[in-house]
Amino acid sequence: MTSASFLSDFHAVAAIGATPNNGVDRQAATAEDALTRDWFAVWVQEAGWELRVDSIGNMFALLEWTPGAPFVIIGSHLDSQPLGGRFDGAYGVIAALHAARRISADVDAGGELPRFNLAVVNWFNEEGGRFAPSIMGSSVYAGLLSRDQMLAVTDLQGTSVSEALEGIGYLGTAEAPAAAGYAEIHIEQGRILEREGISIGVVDSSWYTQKLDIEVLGEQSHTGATAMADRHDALVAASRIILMVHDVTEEFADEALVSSVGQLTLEPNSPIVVARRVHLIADLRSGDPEVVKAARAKLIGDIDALARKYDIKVNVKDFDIRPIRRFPQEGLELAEQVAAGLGLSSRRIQTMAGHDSVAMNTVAPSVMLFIPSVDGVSHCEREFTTDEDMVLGLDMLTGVTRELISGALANSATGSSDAVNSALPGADAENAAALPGAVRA
Ligand code: HGY
Ligand code: MN
Ligand code: MN
Repeated sequence: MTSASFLSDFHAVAAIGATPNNGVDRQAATAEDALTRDWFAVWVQEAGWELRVDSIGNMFALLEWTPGAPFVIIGSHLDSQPLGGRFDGAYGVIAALHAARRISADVDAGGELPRFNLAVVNWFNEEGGRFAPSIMGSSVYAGLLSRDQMLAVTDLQGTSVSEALEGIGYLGTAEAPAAAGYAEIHIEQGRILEREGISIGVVDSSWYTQKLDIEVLGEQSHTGATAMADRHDALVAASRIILMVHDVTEEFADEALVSSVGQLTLEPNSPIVVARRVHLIADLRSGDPEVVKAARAKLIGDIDALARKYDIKVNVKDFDIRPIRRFPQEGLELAEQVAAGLGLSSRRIQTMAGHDSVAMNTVAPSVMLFIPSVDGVSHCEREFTTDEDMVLGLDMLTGVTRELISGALANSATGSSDAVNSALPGADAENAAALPGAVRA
């Protein structure tokens, strides 16, 4: 199977939902997402493989050589961020299709019958831009999130996941294949591989991450007629909180903590009305869980002082808390051997971004691979990776997949997770932080 056909497919999919500056906008269960899903379905049918769509919209292409044997699953996600990059996720799905096709051709040509079957997956809503949390479809598959709760999640317009999937014809009923192993290849979304001139990143662990759901409640009033002393301006308070979320990184070593508020909703959002309510989502991540917890504690203390000073109410809820997850040692060594066999340079690397492999690593021995990102940018239209690096990555994924379906990790444990200390001081994943200046959610 030629790399030219892979590149032709990749660039064809990059045209679906394309944006003016070389990005894509294919948010989960939108019409554009549906078009890439249709593309995937047609490709799989033309390959003669069985297509399954499960009840959270995950799509699986099945190559079943041994009826009843479990599947090694390979793939990633076709959904994107708003005005996102054309490589994030899509590269991993299309590379997986072509890796599977290469392996299928070998088996058809009389090659050794693999011990495990093979499935290619397009996970639903990895990105979490429209429906939070991210990594949704694979986390439901792995039993980390409740299917029913996720189907009820709504976007900012009030549309639920199930309504949106139903609307694009991808709310399936099929049973997802049982996983004997998992492999995913993805752009690094950072600068390390590019800086060091290395072709393949072998991901050994994922960062500790959590989100904060912050609701700031002021009082609506007239921007012209209300005395300043009488205002309870939710947007002023929220603006200060946004800067707190950024500035708290300065309490720690350079780059030890990353944080931003990426989503803000404002009510009533009128130029003549002092804001009554602002809803913010903050994202906190670190390679050291104690750094995130210390940053969170400082933020909650500072927000409480702000709430008192401006006589406003603030609800703070922890959610989407992800512990550090480590990929199995045997999988790291396997990937390094495959890279060496292909003459590719490789290095172990942590992932700061979440991935479907982080969820899958809890239920099946998983291998996560990176290829370089130019300038390390992602989740933006400027995201870029060269054709050459993508093709090398495809060779790498094919080699790792061959080993996995032959049973290379059959006796390997799944990944390990550092305990999530759910006894976060002052709050837990369900309830609002007990902020004296706040109301409980
Ligand atoms: O959550 C993440 O880090 C991923 O990019 N969706
Ligand atoms: Mn991704
Ligand atoms: Mn992403």
